[in-house]
Amino acid sequence: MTRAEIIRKLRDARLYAILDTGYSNPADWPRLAAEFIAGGVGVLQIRAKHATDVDLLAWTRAVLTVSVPAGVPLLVNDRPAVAVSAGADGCHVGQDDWPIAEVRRSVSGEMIIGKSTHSLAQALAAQDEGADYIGFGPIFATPTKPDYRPIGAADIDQMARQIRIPHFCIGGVKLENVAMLRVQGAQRVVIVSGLLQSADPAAYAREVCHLLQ
Ligand code: TZP
Ligand code: MG
Repeated sequence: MTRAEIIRKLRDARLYAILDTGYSNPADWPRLAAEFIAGGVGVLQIRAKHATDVDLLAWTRAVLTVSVPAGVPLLVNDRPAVAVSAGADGCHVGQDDWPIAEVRRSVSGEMIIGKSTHSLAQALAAQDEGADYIGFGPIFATPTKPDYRPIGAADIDQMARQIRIPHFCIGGVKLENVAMLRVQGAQRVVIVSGLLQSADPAAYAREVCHLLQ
């Protein structure tokens, strides 16, 4: 996919799913990715904080066999070099990782770079820094990212008004609170545990996407 195509897909996406080793076995990721995509997931990320580069590379390649034919962008958390080697669509970095400009220098020109932000000020800074999209959260407390103070839903509206790149609300997002988040101004969400713990991820994703249409 070209950079322009990926950026269009990020804008059109309503639900971004993360395949996280904390809740799932990487051997199941191709099947889970297919179910997520069937339910309308528009962006995928691989997040394996403690995996070796070699494992991460193999898992990323396996998920790409599903995501590429479906035209769904796949990003790698934290490790731009693995994203490049695997031929993924991009990578996602946090506040403590390399600045966007440095990551950009180390990847191909087509690659998408997303950034985690934890406040309105960080969201604005990431936009100025040249991020292609941001995650904004954790909105609610979540065991998936335990050491972060939740920022609540009150700033979503301000963020959505001031950020022009695609923005995704993340952290404790579940099917049950998506309608409320939409009222608060959320246009897109990331869900990790809610999807990975669902008995029917495709149906779960479909309902979330429907609520954000
Ligand atoms: N960044 C901010 S919150 C979070 C990340 C990676 C975890 C979100 O996980 P969940 O399980 O959807 O709350
Ligand atoms: Mg990181």
